[in-house]
Amino acid sequence: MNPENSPQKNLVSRRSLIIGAAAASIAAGNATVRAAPANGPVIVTSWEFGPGANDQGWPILADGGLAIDAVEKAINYVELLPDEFWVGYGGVYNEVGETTLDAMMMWGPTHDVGAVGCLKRVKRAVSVARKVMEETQHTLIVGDDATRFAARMGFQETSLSNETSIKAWEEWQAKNEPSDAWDPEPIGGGEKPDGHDTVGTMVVDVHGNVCVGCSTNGRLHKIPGRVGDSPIAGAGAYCDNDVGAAIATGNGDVMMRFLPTYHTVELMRAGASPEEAARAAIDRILAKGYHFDGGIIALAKDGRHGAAKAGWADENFGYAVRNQAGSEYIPVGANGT
Ligand code: SD4
Repeated sequence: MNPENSPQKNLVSRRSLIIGAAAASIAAGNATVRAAPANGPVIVTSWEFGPGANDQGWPILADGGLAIDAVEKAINYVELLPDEFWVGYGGVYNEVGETTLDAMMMWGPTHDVGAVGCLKRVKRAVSVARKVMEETQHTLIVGDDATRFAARMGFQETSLSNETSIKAWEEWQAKNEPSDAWDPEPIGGGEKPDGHDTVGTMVVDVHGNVCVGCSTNGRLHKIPGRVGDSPIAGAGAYCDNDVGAAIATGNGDVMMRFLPTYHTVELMRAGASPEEAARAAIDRILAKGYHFDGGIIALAKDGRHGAAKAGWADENFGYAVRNQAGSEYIPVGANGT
């Protein structure tokens, strides 16, 4: 349907009103749990593109803007990077050569979530996730129907392949190897699947709103229709406006079985530091015998942050932080931050 003719076009979004009302009540000083953070706003983004992403979101926060806008802007920047293989278009392809995207956004003040899984032919997956959150009562829309939803919201349909992804797919196909997605479960050993660099961004804005988002093209050679951890609240990302936020990156097929970002935020609620909470969430997965690469990054509402990882001895896993004190990239070692 042409979005110009869509029934949504002339409706005022109820969800936008909720977000607007939250912002207005904050501006009026009505919020209790949304007290302004003592050290000003903060934005945290995973991996080495994190500093560039934070630079996109920071001006919004420095200007007194909302966390949700900063999260979207930071993640869009990574989604549209032409050479980033593991997020957005032009990278990871599935068994049949198609790139599909998973993304979510969670808004702390209303605990609302919007997400898309296995989104096809639309580039800015996190912005489509935001539309699911703001324009509908739904939480997750998947597959070709997510593409149809995006078109109704005015997004352009386009190929998610580029020269790099097509060449990589052709080379892999020529080898005639099965995808490692058919291998036995990675318990007690086994090869680790390729996958890293999911973008996750967490923000506390000057009004005390917490927001988190993430976006990925998932796992190389995935079976068509596979949806990973990123669009599942509590798995790929989670936040609670009273506590803070957490994001996950790594083998989502394993990690999503443990809801590690929910676990991390709940441990922070109980008094753990961000690093301790992230470590405990990773250790819970390792304790079941899983052999995986993965990381959790956590941000407390007061601006403290930390992370932990399993595996990734050869990857420069880390995260970027930007606040009033400046910008920093924090590498995550085997023992955390
Ligand atoms: C997935 N968790 O779809 C994602 C991949 C990832 O860093 O995070 N890579 O499994």
